[in-house]
Amino acid sequence: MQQYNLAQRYICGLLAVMLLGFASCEKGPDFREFNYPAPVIDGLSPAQGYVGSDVTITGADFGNLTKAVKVYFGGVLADTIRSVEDNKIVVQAPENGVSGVIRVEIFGKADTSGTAFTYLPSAKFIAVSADKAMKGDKLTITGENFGTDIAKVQLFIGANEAQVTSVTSTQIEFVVPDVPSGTVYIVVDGQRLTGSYLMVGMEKLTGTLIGHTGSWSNSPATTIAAAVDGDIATYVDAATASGFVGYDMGVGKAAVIKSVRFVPRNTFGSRMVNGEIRGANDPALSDAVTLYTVTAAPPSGVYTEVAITNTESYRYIYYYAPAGNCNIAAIEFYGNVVEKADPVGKYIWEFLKEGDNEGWVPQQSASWTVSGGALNVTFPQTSGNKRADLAQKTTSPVVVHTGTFPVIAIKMIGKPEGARITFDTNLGSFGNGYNKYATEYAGQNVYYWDMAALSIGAGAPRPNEQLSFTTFQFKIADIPQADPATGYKVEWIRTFESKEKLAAFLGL
Ligand SMILES: [Ca+2]
Repeated sequence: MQQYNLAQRYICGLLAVMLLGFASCEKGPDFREFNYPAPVIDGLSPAQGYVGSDVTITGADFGNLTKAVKVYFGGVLADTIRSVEDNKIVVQAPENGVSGVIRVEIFGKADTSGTAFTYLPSAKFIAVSADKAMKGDKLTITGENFGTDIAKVQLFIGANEAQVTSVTSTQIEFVVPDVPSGTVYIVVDGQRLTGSYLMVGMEKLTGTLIGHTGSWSNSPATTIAAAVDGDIATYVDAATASGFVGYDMGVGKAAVIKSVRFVPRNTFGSRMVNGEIRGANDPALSDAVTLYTVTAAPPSGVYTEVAITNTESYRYIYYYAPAGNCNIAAIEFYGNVVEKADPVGKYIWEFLKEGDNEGWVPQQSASWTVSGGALNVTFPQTSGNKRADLAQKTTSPVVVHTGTFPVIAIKMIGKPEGARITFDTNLGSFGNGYNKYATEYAGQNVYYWDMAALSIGAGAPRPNEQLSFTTFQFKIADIPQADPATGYKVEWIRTFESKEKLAAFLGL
């Protein structure tokens, strides 16, 4: 009866196709209702596998309605049927399935496999030995049931395969290739397991520590050094509400930050809210750019990691806290160091580091100190006119460019009233005389020379030209004995692209 019914169906279907509807199927009253045959299982492949493995069941009379097919692994219904053909079902071994025979049920009719399907212990991904690595680094994945056959193990970082160097049941070792960062995946004997995100090609950024001075109640334990001591129990506690801590990458260098991680002072996470990760290229940090702002209190006792999307490079990288005494227990910057030479003619001489005159040497045997952010010069003369020139001795030659950085400015506090200041070079003085500086920013104690517009010595101005000077000095002379000035202070000497850039730097 069943076989006859099936044959009828096939013949009808065949006729319908062949005759394109010119013939209709004659069916007796006995055959009007659908009457499915019972499925028949012939075999399983593979006979063993893992949770999630695809198992192919061969046989007959499976129909083609995926939704009608139910497959049980040891009595547990599989939730994913990949495909159904009349003689083949592909099904995923369910997570809670049990080793044993497989049962296929279609519209209430069923068959059971003659052989059992055996669940193998599934591989488990526990951890990667690092979350940041450089190409060529050897890393280890720990886990379970990796087997011992290296040929059955593949490892990917994102879409890119990495070379597996050894496999044991609980460890896979691999070499980090030169590929972009990505999620680590392993495929163990067909099992695809997802691990953690691996940042590739970035290093921990370090440099000279920069930041606010001092600490709350002058505690030696809570200076800026506490942020980078690798100990999350120690913390920074600034003497004032705002503060900052980070690194100067050094002369000719800059950092592209890709990631920052930090820990707040224990139980004071709220004090980091509105704190910023910043980058700057000016030693005065006047051109600082905010790379990230902390918007929620980070948890205590653990690192919170944030990605930085800005791809510019900065010589100075730091955490800035507008309030909360810069309470931070740890900060680490990750990314890449790049070479970043200043453009020709750009100079920034600052006197921020105690004792460092940045090559500017007071002449006429004047005594000097660098402290309080200034080069402090004391005139040596005990009678007659006073004088103490300021000459650049370390950078030689000084190469200026009157096209790109034509303005040179000096911030001098307490410029002696009667001083004659000559900006002098081995090619002659700019403006060919003394006091050829512009005075429009004298209110800010800033005096500047436009090197493109002024003559050099008796010659003509030399605009838009690269000029090399072996003598580069400010003659600060002819101060009458009666002038009460005993010296002067210089906070900085800088070149600028234009007068407007100077004004902007001055906040005007
Ligand atoms: Ca610390």
